[in-house]
Amino acid sequence: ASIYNDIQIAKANNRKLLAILLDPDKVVWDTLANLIYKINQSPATHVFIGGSLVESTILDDLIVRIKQNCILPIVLFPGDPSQISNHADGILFLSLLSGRNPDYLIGHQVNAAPILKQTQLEILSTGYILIESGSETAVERVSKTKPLERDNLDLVLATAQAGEMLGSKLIYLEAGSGAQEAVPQEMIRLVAQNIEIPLIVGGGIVDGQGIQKAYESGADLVVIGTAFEKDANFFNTQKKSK
Ligand code: 1GP
Repeated sequence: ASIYNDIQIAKANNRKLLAILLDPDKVVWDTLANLIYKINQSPATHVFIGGSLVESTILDDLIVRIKQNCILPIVLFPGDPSQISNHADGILFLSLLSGRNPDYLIGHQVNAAPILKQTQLEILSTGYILIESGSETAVERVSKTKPLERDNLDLVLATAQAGEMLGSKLIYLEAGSGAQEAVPQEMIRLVAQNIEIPLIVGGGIVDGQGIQKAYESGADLVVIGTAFEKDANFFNTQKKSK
Protein backbone atom coordinates (compact mmCIF):
# COMPACT_ATOMS: atom_id res chain seq x y z
CA ALA A 1 0.00 0.00 0.00
CA SER A 2 1.16 3.53 -0.63
CA ILE A 3 2.09 6.01 2.06
CA TYR A 4 -0.66 8.37 0.96
CA ASN A 5 -3.33 5.67 0.91
CA ASP A 6 -2.40 4.71 4.45
CA ILE A 7 -2.64 8.31 5.60
CA GLN A 8 -6.06 8.65 4.00
CA ILE A 9 -7.28 5.42 5.58
CA ALA A 10 -5.99 6.57 8.97
CA LYS A 11 -7.78 9.89 8.57
CA ALA A 12 -11.03 8.18 7.58
CA ASN A 13 -10.82 6.00 10.70
CA ASN A 14 -9.70 8.84 12.97
CA ARG A 15 -6.50 6.92 13.70
CA LYS A 16 -3.89 9.57 14.49
CA LEU A 17 -0.40 9.44 13.00
CA LEU A 18 2.95 10.49 14.41
CA ALA A 19 6.22 11.21 12.63
CA ILE A 20 9.61 11.41 14.27
CA LEU A 21 11.78 13.91 12.42
CA LEU A 22 15.49 13.15 12.20
CA ASP A 23 17.95 15.79 11.06
CA PRO A 24 20.91 13.96 9.42
CA ASP A 25 23.27 16.65 10.72
CA LYS A 26 22.31 15.92 14.30
CA VAL A 27 22.21 12.15 14.27
CA VAL A 28 25.16 10.72 16.17
CA TRP A 29 26.23 7.65 14.23
CA ASP A 30 27.54 5.76 17.27
CA THR A 31 24.21 6.00 19.04
CA LEU A 32 22.09 5.14 16.01
CA ALA A 33 21.29 1.58 17.12
CA ASN A 34 19.79 2.93 20.33
CA LEU A 35 17.95 5.67 18.44
CA ILE A 36 16.36 3.12 16.11
CA TYR A 37 15.44 0.98 19.12
CA LYS A 38 13.71 4.01 20.69
CA ILE A 39 11.86 4.76 17.48
CA ASN A 40 10.60 1.18 17.37
CA GLN A 41 9.46 1.46 21.00
CA SER A 42 7.67 4.74 20.36
CA PRO A 43 4.16 5.30 18.98
CA ALA A 44 5.64 6.74 15.76
CA THR A 45 4.02 5.65 12.51
CA HIS A 46 6.48 7.43 10.17
CA VAL A 47 10.08 8.61 10.14
CA PHE A 48 10.71 11.94 8.45
CA ILE A 49 14.27 12.81 7.48
CA GLY A 50 15.50 16.27 6.63
CA GLY A 51 16.19 19.79 7.75
CA SER A 52 16.28 23.31 6.40
CA LEU A 53 20.02 23.04 5.76
CA VAL A 54 21.59 19.63 5.69
CA GLU A 55 25.34 19.55 5.20
CA SER A 56 25.74 15.92 5.96
CA THR A 57 26.62 13.46 3.21
CA ILE A 58 25.44 10.47 5.22
CA LEU A 59 21.81 10.66 4.04
CA ASP A 60 21.90 7.44 1.99
CA ASP A 61 23.84 5.50 4.63
CA LEU A 62 21.57 6.78 7.38
CA ILE A 63 18.42 5.64 5.61
CA VAL A 64 19.87 2.24 4.69
CA ARG A 65 20.91 1.75 8.29
CA ILE A 66 17.48 2.72 9.67
CA LYS A 67 15.70 0.45 7.19
CA GLN A 68 17.70 -2.54 8.38
CA ASN A 69 15.99 -2.38 11.76
CA CYS A 70 12.85 -0.29 11.37
CA ILE A 71 9.78 -1.06 9.29
CA LEU A 72 8.21 2.41 9.44
CA PRO A 73 7.91 4.28 6.14
CA ILE A 74 10.76 6.75 5.68
CA VAL A 75 9.70 10.04 4.18
CA LEU A 76 12.15 12.72 3.07
CA PHE A 77 11.37 16.21 4.33
CA PRO A 78 13.91 18.17 2.31
CA GLY A 79 15.08 21.75 2.55
CA ASP A 80 16.38 21.64 -1.01
CA PRO A 81 16.94 19.18 -3.92
CA SER A 82 20.31 18.02 -2.54
CA GLN A 83 18.39 16.08 0.10
CA ILE A 84 16.99 13.35 -2.13
CA SER A 85 17.75 9.69 -1.53
CA ASN A 86 16.32 6.80 -3.50
CA HIS A 87 16.59 4.65 -0.36
CA ALA A 88 13.65 6.41 1.29
CA ASP A 89 10.05 5.41 0.60
CA GLY A 90 8.58 8.79 -0.17
CA ILE A 91 9.18 12.52 -0.21
CA LEU A 92 7.16 15.50 0.94
CA PHE A 93 7.23 17.52 -2.28
CA LEU A 94 6.84 20.86 -0.58
CA SER A 95 5.77 24.24 -1.85
CA LEU A 96 6.18 27.02 0.73
CA LEU A 97 2.78 28.63 0.18
CA SER A 98 3.05 31.11 3.05
CA GLY A 99 6.00 32.86 1.41
CA ARG A 100 6.58 34.71 -1.83
CA ASN A 101 10.03 33.44 -2.61
CA PRO A 102 9.76 31.83 -6.06
CA ASP A 103 12.64 29.44 -5.31
CA TYR A 104 10.63 27.78 -2.55
CA LEU A 105 7.31 28.02 -4.37
CA ILE A 106 8.42 26.38 -7.64
CA GLY A 107 12.15 26.84 -8.32
CA HIS A 108 13.60 24.00 -6.26
CA GLN A 109 10.71 21.80 -7.40
CA VAL A 110 11.67 22.31 -11.06
CA ASN A 111 15.26 21.36 -10.22
CA ALA A 112 14.13 18.34 -8.26
CA ALA A 113 11.64 16.94 -10.80
CA PRO A 114 14.15 15.31 -13.18
CA ILE A 115 16.04 13.83 -10.21
CA LEU A 116 12.83 12.45 -8.70
CA LYS A 117 11.83 10.92 -12.05
CA GLN A 118 14.89 8.68 -11.73
CA THR A 119 13.79 7.38 -8.33
CA GLN A 120 11.06 5.10 -7.02
CA LEU A 121 10.07 7.62 -4.33
CA GLU A 122 6.38 8.19 -3.72
CA ILE A 123 5.77 11.88 -4.29
CA LEU A 124 3.58 13.53 -1.67
CA SER A 125 2.63 16.98 -2.90
CA THR A 126 2.45 19.15 0.21
CA GLY A 127 1.27 22.71 0.72
CA TYR A 128 3.72 23.95 3.35
CA ILE A 129 2.55 26.87 5.49
CA LEU A 130 4.87 28.55 7.96
CA ILE A 131 3.19 30.12 11.00
CA GLU A 132 4.68 32.82 13.21
CA SER A 133 5.93 31.21 16.42
CA GLY A 134 7.60 33.79 18.64
CA SER A 135 11.03 34.13 17.10
CA GLU A 136 12.78 33.53 13.80
CA THR A 137 13.06 29.86 12.84
CA ALA A 138 15.42 28.11 10.43
CA VAL A 139 12.73 27.81 7.75
CA GLU A 140 12.23 31.56 7.82
CA ARG A 141 15.96 32.28 7.72
CA VAL A 142 16.80 29.81 4.96
CA SER A 143 13.78 30.52 2.76
CA LYS A 144 13.97 34.28 3.34
CA THR A 145 10.21 34.40 3.77
CA LYS A 146 7.95 35.69 6.51
CA PRO A 147 5.61 33.33 8.32
CA LEU A 148 1.87 34.02 8.40
CA GLU A 149 0.70 35.84 11.52
CA ARG A 150 -0.80 33.76 14.31
CA ASP A 151 -3.95 35.84 14.48
CA ASN A 152 -4.61 36.02 10.75
CA LEU A 153 -6.76 32.92 10.62
CA ASP A 154 -8.51 33.93 7.42
CA LEU A 155 -5.24 34.21 5.53
CA VAL A 156 -3.98 30.87 6.84
CA LEU A 157 -7.23 29.17 5.84
CA ALA A 158 -7.27 30.78 2.39
CA THR A 159 -3.65 29.69 1.88
CA ALA A 160 -4.45 26.10 2.87
CA GLN A 161 -7.50 26.04 0.63
CA ALA A 162 -5.52 27.48 -2.29
CA GLY A 163 -3.00 24.69 -1.77
CA GLU A 164 -5.74 22.11 -1.86
CA MET A 165 -7.22 23.65 -5.01
CA LEU A 166 -3.77 23.61 -6.64
CA GLY A 167 -3.66 19.88 -6.04
CA SER A 168 -1.65 19.46 -2.84
CA LYS A 169 -2.38 16.08 -1.26
CA LEU A 170 -1.39 17.25 2.20
CA ILE A 171 -1.32 20.55 4.07
CA TYR A 172 1.47 21.07 6.62
CA LEU A 173 1.05 23.80 9.25
CA GLU A 174 4.60 24.44 10.45
CA ALA A 175 5.70 26.55 13.43
CA GLY A 176 9.35 25.74 12.65
CA SER A 177 11.73 23.37 14.37
CA GLY A 178 12.32 24.32 17.99
CA ALA A 179 9.57 26.96 17.81
CA GLN A 180 8.75 28.83 21.00
CA GLU A 181 5.05 28.47 20.34
CA ALA A 182 3.34 25.65 18.47
CA VAL A 183 0.61 26.23 15.88
CA PRO A 184 -2.48 27.56 17.74
CA GLN A 185 -5.26 25.03 18.32
CA GLU A 186 -7.86 27.38 16.92
CA MET A 187 -5.92 27.58 13.66
CA ILE A 188 -5.55 23.80 13.40
CA ARG A 189 -9.28 23.43 14.03
CA LEU A 190 -10.30 25.98 11.41
CA VAL A 191 -8.05 24.54 8.71
CA ALA A 192 -8.90 20.89 9.51
CA GLN A 193 -12.61 21.61 9.30
CA ASN A 194 -12.36 23.40 5.99
CA ILE A 195 -10.11 21.20 3.87
CA GLU A 196 -10.68 17.64 2.71
CA ILE A 197 -7.05 16.51 2.53
CA PRO A 198 -5.03 15.28 5.54
CA LEU A 199 -3.41 17.87 7.81
CA ILE A 200 0.14 17.66 9.20
CA VAL A 201 1.10 19.85 12.17
CA GLY A 202 4.58 20.35 13.62
CA GLY A 203 7.04 22.67 15.26
CA GLY A 204 7.44 23.46 18.95
CA ILE A 205 5.41 20.52 20.24
CA VAL A 206 7.34 19.34 23.29
CA ASP A 207 5.08 17.08 25.34
CA GLY A 208 2.32 14.51 25.14
CA GLN A 209 -0.25 17.13 25.97
CA GLY A 210 0.83 19.21 22.98
CA ILE A 211 0.47 16.18 20.74
CA GLN A 212 -3.01 15.45 22.13
CA LYS A 213 -4.12 19.06 21.69
CA ALA A 214 -3.05 19.02 18.05
CA TYR A 215 -4.93 15.75 17.47
CA GLU A 216 -8.05 17.00 19.23
CA SER A 217 -7.98 20.14 17.10
CA GLY A 218 -7.95 18.05 13.93
CA ALA A 219 -4.33 17.31 13.03
CA ASP A 220 -4.08 13.94 11.29
CA LEU A 221 -0.31 13.63 11.65
CA VAL A 222 1.92 15.34 14.22
CA VAL A 223 5.66 15.80 13.71
CA ILE A 224 8.07 15.63 16.65
CA GLY A 225 11.69 16.64 16.04
CA THR A 226 13.51 18.54 18.77
CA ALA A 227 11.84 16.88 21.77
CA PHE A 228 12.91 13.41 20.61
CA GLU A 229 16.29 14.68 19.48
CA LYS A 230 16.96 16.05 22.96
CA ASP A 231 15.69 12.96 24.72
CA ALA A 232 15.30 9.61 22.99
CA ASN A 233 13.23 8.50 26.00
CA PHE A 234 10.72 11.26 25.26
CA PHE A 235 7.86 8.91 24.47
CA ASN A 236 8.47 6.63 27.49
CA THR A 237 8.47 9.64 29.79
CA GLN A 238 5.23 10.93 28.28
CA LYS A 239 3.53 7.58 28.78
CA LYS A 240 4.59 7.36 32.42
CA SER A 241 3.45 10.86 33.29
CA LYS A 242 -0.12 10.05 32.22
C1 1GP B 1 9.97 20.95 12.12
O1 1GP B 1 7.68 20.44 12.41
C2 1GP B 1 8.97 19.96 12.61
O2 1GP B 1 9.98 21.02 10.76
C3 1GP B 1 9.25 19.54 14.02
O3 1GP B 1 9.53 20.63 14.86
O4 1GP B 1 11.69 20.16 16.03
O5 1GP B 1 10.00 21.70 17.03
O6 1GP B 1 9.56 19.24 16.95
P1 1GP B 1 10.22 20.42 16.30
